[in-house]
Amino acid sequence: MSHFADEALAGVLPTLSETLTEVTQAHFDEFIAAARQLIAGAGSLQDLQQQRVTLTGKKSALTTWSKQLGKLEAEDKKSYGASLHEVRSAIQDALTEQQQALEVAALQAKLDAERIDITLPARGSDKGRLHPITMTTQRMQQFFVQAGFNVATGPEVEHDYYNFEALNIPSHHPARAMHDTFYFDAHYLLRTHTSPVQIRTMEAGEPPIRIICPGRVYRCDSDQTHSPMFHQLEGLMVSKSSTFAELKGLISEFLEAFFGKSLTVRFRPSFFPFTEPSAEVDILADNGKWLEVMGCGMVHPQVLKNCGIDPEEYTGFAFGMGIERFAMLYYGIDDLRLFFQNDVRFLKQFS
Ligand code: 2NM
Repeated sequence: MSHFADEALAGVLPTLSETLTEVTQAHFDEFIAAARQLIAGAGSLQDLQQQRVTLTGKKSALTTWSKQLGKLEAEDKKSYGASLHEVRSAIQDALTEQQQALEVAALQAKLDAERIDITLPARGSDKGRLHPITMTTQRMQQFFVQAGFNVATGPEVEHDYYNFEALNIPSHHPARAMHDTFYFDAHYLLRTHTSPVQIRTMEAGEPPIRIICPGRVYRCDSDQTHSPMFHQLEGLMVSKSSTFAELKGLISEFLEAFFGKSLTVRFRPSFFPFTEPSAEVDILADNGKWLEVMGCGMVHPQVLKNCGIDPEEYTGFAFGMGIERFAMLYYGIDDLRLFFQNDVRFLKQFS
């Protein structure tokens, strides 16, 4: 005869009579001690729930005994009632205590399993960086800004007046042909140089003017050494005393500052519709060959007139260069297309 729902527990708890009046206080104490031991041995919340049912459920000894209380004489009812109350609260306290202990242990186990090892070295972030064309533009600007030039910008979609007409480029000039220039319609086009910014600046302001114009320019041209979009930096100085000698000095100083060494620079006569006289600028490379790096000249009187500047009162000089060409020479890059492929393995190499 067993009072226990779980047969396995029958051996752990003392076997007591089902008849309440046959159970002594010593039996109750023994029962409490055994129940406490049992509860303390519960290894999981699931185990504990099983034991709660066994010790306090419908088929438990406690319930069996409690049902008999009502039939007892007043005296017995009082004393057995007190004893059963003591048993019940002892068991409930033990259950509560063990439940809390198991919950704390479960939380600790979860925290241990999910612990982040903050002593691990960080993976390091892959920071973005400036494009080599941007860095080259900044190096160029740095020289001219310290020499007193302002940086000017303007639209990339231009009117042919600013891109060609005002620059004294005749309508039959090959640069104006469809196969050299991207046209939107009869008059609007993608600027083929940044000179229209200089025209706009002269038109809008009064000398003295000292500006550089960096930016994107576009030409119908695509091969190993030409990209349909590339970058230029042009410069313009207009004053009452600007001379070719001053232009030569400025350009020579710029080239030496940019390349960071003393250079042999040559000004070779050339022709541009917007300057007179005009020159190409060459530098002597280590291998003894001349490298053409830029163009320059004194602003043509007709261009000054087009912009409302009196060529009898003012003179100006201008120069222009391709930024990709300077970046290739500076960093030792041999293929122009690398700048526009956005391959991070290439872009990562410049800082
Ligand atoms: C060059 C070479 C020589 C130039 C001239 C002008 C302006 F608007 F003032 F007439 N802007 N840029 C110029 C002169 C550009 O690039 C090779």
